Amino acid sequence: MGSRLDALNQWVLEVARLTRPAAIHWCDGSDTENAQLVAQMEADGTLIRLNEETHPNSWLHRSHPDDVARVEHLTFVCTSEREDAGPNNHWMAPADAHAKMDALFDGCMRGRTMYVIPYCMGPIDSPLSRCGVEITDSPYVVANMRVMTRMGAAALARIEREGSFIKGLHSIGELDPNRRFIVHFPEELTIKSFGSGYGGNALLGKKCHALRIASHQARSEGWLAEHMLILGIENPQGETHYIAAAFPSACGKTNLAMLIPPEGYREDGWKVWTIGDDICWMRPGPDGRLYAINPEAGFFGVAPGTSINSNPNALETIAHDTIFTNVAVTADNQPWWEGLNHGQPVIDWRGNDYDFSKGTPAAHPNSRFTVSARQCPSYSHKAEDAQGVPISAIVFGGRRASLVPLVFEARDWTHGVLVGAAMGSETTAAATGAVGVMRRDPMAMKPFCGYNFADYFGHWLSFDKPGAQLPKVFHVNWFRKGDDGKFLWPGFGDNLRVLEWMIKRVEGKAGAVETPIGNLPKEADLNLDGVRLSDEARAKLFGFDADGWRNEFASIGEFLREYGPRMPEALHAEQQRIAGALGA
Ligand code: GTP
Ligand code: SPV
Ligand code: MN
Repeated sequence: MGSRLDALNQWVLEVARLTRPAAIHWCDGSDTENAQLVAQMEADGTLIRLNEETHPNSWLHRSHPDDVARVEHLTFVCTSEREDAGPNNHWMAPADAHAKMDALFDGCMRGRTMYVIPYCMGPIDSPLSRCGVEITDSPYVVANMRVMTRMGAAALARIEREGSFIKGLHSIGELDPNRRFIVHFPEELTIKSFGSGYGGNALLGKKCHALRIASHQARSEGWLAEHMLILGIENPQGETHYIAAAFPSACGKTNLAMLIPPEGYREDGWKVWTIGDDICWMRPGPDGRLYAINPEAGFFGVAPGTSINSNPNALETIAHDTIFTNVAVTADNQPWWEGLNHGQPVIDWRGNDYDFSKGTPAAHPNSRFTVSARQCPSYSHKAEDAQGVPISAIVFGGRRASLVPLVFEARDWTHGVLVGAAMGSETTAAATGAVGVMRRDPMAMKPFCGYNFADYFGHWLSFDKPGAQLPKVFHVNWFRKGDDGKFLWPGFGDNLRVLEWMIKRVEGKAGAVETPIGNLPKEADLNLDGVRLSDEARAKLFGFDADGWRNEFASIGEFLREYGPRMPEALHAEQQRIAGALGA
């Protein structure tokens, strides 16, 4: 009789035959194992101990300076049919991709230890959770996966019980950008990643598994894997509504998920609970509502901009037991980044003396912290709930300096899917390439959808069926700028004012004005007590520019047509309905 781990054992041996490691280590996730790995990384300089008094048990990792962000141009989805990956993905034929990757992996772990990391995405006992195994030659990856996932013995036991798992093979290789590829085989539930040690390229449970492979699986199994935060909002009556929000990378998910209510709200008894800050898996429950879990166990969050003013919960979360990657350090060895608002950097993210006169940032703009979600003061006990939390509202949003108002509501599900599909945002430092360039980033999934966007939008539309109790859909823009180039909306804690309006809309208790693009609040529909807004801000945040939107809808129409006949007719019809209402 074979064991249910035979397939895993056999794969581990196959990989070892190909990569030729000096040793194989099966990770159990224990504290002892972690302490040994950390000691080894401290000894070889992979981790640098930070100030033990101010930041107990915290570490700095400096990645290779050419390896600091996701690499979308080197990321591939390898379905047997090119069209199944869609124009939104780079594609290679699976056999070619395997040959290319296996040539890179050939002998790549000589002299290194190969780590086998069994992990579970989601609460270990949840029916919504899925397991995977990452094989890597990077102890930094092991230490990060331990924080970001439920890693080790319990995950291995679940894999043995279920007999299935996602295979992820990773090697840092030589960290050569010319020999770097992040490759997915959704039909084989397999990932191969070579040549990067950084975040989303290397922690395979995160973007590779929980978004690209999971979105593909979710389509055939009737659920959704999304680039969304999940938060709970408790009103003064003690009722909690859960909201899921999709913003592109470095556009505010971590900050919104950890929001601290403005003073007046706190006095009235409002509370915000964090479930997740980056990924959301959801599926319809028996009552027809969508139930969501956070598949992750930690945060891999953007450091720059995190301060006692913008995100005190994050700052408290990362006060100890945290791995910082590519931040600067102060004279007394504390981590530092732009926007921290105290201390002075003396050494930059590359490890050089920091030279103020150059005007370059001391921390890398995509520097990050890795920390357990359990350290977050607002972490919700519901985040461990095997059934997930019911979602009342879905929010889409991006960085839009012009045109897009602070908030609007989609009139129904089909309109909501178009609002998500039409999302645009300015690019950020989370991926290599130019920053600040407007692009379409549907549902914040442009870099992460494991299949053709046309089919993905069709999948979203399919949730609207008899018996469904779907969330209301909204769009927000915290990043509208004035003529002086400054943000018009205070953002951060004050974003609760917008979320409160959404909840009241869900409950049928708040007003709105119908426009062709959706329902907009009047200023008076929002609680703006204590917020000072200029006349320009009021006009732009709550106004609706018909000419601008006519152009935007022409561009949305072009975008939909790029997908050819696979694009659902319902989305074309919706785009045309609104374009018509705009008088196009
Ligand atoms: P990923 O982890 O890359 O998926 O990003 P994220 O969506 O979690 O982004 P995050 O919350 O880390 O925010 C990125 C940057 O946006 C930080 O520098 C924040 O300070 C800034 N930011 C977040 N929320 C707001 C806001 O409401 N207003 C403004 N002006 N900036 C914000
Ligand atoms: C993102 O880029 O959206 C992230 C960071 O959340 S990474 O895990 O590197 O993809
Ligand atoms: Mn992300």
